[in-house]
Amino acid sequence: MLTSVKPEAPNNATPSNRPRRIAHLDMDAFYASVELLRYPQLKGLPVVIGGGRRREDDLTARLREAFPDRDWGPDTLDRIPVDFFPRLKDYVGRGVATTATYAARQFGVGSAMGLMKAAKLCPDAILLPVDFEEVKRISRLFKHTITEIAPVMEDRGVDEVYIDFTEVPGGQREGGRVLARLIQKSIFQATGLTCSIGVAPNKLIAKMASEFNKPNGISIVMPEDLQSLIWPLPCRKINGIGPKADAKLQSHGIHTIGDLAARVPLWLREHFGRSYGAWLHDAAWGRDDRPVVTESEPVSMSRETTFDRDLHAARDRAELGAIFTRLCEQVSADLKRKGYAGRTIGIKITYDNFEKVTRDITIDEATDDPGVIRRHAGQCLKRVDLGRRFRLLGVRVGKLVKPGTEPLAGGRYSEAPSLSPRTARDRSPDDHTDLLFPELG
Ligand code: TTP
Ligand code: MG
Ligand code: MG
Repeated sequence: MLTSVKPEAPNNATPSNRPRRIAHLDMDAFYASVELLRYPQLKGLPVVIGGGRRREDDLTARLREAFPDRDWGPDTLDRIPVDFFPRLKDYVGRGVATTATYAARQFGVGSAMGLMKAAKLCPDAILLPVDFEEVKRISRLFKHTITEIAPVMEDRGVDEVYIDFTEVPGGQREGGRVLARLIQKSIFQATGLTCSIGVAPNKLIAKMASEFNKPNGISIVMPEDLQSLIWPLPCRKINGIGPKADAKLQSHGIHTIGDLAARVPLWLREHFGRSYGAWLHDAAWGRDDRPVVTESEPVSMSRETTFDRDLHAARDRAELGAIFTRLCEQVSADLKRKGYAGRTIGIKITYDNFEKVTRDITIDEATDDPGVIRRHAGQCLKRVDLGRRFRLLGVRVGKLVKPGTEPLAGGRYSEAPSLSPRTARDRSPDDHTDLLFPELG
């Protein structure tokens, strides 16, 4: 079943019979480009973003001191002399670069690099803090621009999205290049920023392709390009092969995606496990039928309560029991309101010394029933030390399904868990329930 040598998955075509064309769009040097909108005089110069958040009027206060006769305000930022901006060489601290302009990258400076180290590579680079509010505003703006043109868009973070071109007018022309050009142009008009787009038969390849021609590039990959464009790349370029898996692949002499494609699936499964091994084989052969998901699906739903005073399982039994039942009922109501049921039921406890423990259990049939949730959550509670007082109790239901559909998450194609969306809920003011219940386990 996995030994087929055709580069495309059999169900690559959509009901309309048009071949799938999936785009991955990623903004160029995003945080830095946002700053260049404010300070266009820095265009083309090496600029590094890092060293904390922007504090309003930092620069203007210094400017007023240096040039008291001039009127410095938000409208005159583009007139700040380049010499006036802070330089990397003057930075002292342990901060890291979140990103750098392409001019700075020529010196070897890049994301996640310590600023002191970056200063050695490019001492004259200008150092600016990130302006999260502006970054988020531009992020919303470019995504809105896309959905006006191509409505099937999946949000993958602050500066990137997948877009399904398949059924969009023009989405098939020149493999998607025509539509990609239109989107690039529209984003530039709306924001003044450039982006890079890869269009391919699926998300896996589109994600790689968007990097091929950065910045301001478009790359088109057709099914028949697998061998020439994808196989020469290092395995790490596959989204889902991390440093650990890559090191193991290298130790077996597998360096490129082509090397990976050449291994028989049985060997991969033996060395990397049934599920991941099969996925590696599919990925190397460019097979991926994950849909572009327009609305992010929750991975789990949970409720938790911090008590007014620390409680003890035996001494505060009645009070705790009531709280516990209420949490289960709330999670159940959340699930029902959104139309989900889940197979993993878990609890979380924070002891009075802030030590946290979690326990969960996976059941055969997905449930949204408060009684069933309480029964299994109760069993989880029996597996923790209840002889100590605790300050917080939480109940969570995971492995969610929408009854009548396929599982939503946790499949072998699911991406980094840090990207999983949290559930949003209404909260009444007297409710101590916390929205953020970190993943159990
Ligand atoms: P990226 O898209 O990875 O990088 P980029 O947009 O800066 O550059 P490129 O042209 O190569 O796409 O990340 C988007 C933003 O996310 C980036 O501008 C800053 C932020 N970021 C961090 O804060 N820390 C990191 O380690 C990375 C990689 C990015
Ligand atoms: Mg980017
Ligand atoms: Mg990105």
